Amino acid sequence: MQSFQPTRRAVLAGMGASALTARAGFAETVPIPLTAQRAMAQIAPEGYPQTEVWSYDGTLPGPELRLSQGTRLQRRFVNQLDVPSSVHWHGIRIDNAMDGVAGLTQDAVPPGASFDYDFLVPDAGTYWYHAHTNSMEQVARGLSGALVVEERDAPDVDRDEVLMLDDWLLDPETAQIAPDFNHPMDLSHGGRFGNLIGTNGHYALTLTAKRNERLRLRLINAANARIFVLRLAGLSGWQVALDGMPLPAPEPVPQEIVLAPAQRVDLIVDVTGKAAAIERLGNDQEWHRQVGFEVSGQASRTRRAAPASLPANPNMDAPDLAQARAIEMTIEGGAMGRMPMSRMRGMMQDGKFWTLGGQAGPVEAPFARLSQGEPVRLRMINDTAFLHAMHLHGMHFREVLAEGRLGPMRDTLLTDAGANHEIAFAADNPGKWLLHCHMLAHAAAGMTSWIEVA
Ligand SMILES: [Cu+2]
Repeated sequence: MQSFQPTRRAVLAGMGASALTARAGFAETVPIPLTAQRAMAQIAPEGYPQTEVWSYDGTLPGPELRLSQGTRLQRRFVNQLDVPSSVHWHGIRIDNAMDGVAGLTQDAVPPGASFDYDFLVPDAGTYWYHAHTNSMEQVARGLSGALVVEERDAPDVDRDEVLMLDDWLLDPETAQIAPDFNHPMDLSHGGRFGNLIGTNGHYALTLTAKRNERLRLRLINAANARIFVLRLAGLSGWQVALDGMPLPAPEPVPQEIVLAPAQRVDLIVDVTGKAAAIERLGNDQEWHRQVGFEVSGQASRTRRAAPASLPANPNMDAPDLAQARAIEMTIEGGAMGRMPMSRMRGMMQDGKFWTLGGQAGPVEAPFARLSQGEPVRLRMINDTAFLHAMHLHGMHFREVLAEGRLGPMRDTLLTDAGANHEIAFAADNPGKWLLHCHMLAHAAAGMTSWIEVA
């Protein structure tokens, strides 16, 4: 048999290849960890004890993850909690295997184990990440953080601030998180509301600013159930993106910004007042300070010109309504609804109070099977006495408005009690995608379904 005599060139190439493999292998074996762990946080005002939270990397909220559009997010999720968990990357049009939904796209990561998340971020904008295993409890205990994908050509602002709005239900004596997560009153009504409202993990967050400074504010509603109604004082400007997706053109900030759970809005605002604040409408119908800005000095003598539009993300084409397949999903149940009590009683034995398309989730079979690329119109009939923040994973949609006009691209839509809302999208991302209410007590109590795109 002829002996194999490797050439010097082949040896070198082989060495090069093995060296490269070793190096790439090394890089792949140590992605930066993102660790779920217990931590202490000073959520309540000074004078109160610290609160034990479940956190990512020991901070509340979790670390702000920032990366450039078109790059990969690579993180090793390490679970140091004593319960299983997983991470969902909310609003990212993601590879299905990385969507983080325990029981649908992956197994929950057991205590002591890890899972490597590795995916492309195709869209610039404001997103967030949070637990998607028993999320009603895990998100309420603190497992969420901001995920910012920066435009290649970012708008000209002086500062870029993430503001994660949240509330916490704390024992007023001990400042510890109230542990009754399955309270039937929460499950069957508006969900679990906190008794302390704050921003970026703090009660009464105050920032500094300069006169005429231009701020990009990325507001994220990380609360389990609270719908924030906000207004600006001493700040004026534009909203430029919703749920991460840029608007075609900047629009003046509305008188009242309504931000349902999981929704985001990007604002570009100038500091025009001697003091400035974002104010929140309370249950008492009074306006309360949500975020304060102490204004001193000036960034410039005059306001700048209006900002340009944000660059569009790829694949923002409107779905073809004429060709779209029409499907319907009725939302039923809850307190004060029309669901017969006999039916409700049966469901309540399993801790369920709501149905999507007649079924209390989680469900074995998808609500709909869609062909990849197929345009779809989904009519959601909210036949309940409550508002619901309906979130579709993996794909953004547009609301179908009067006369077939289409609203902005969103991933979470607030549906009104007793009203119909129709959304349209092209089913262009293959996989199993959750469709659920982002009032997390509602999701836990039945409002969890999914669609399959293949
Ligand atoms: Cu709901």
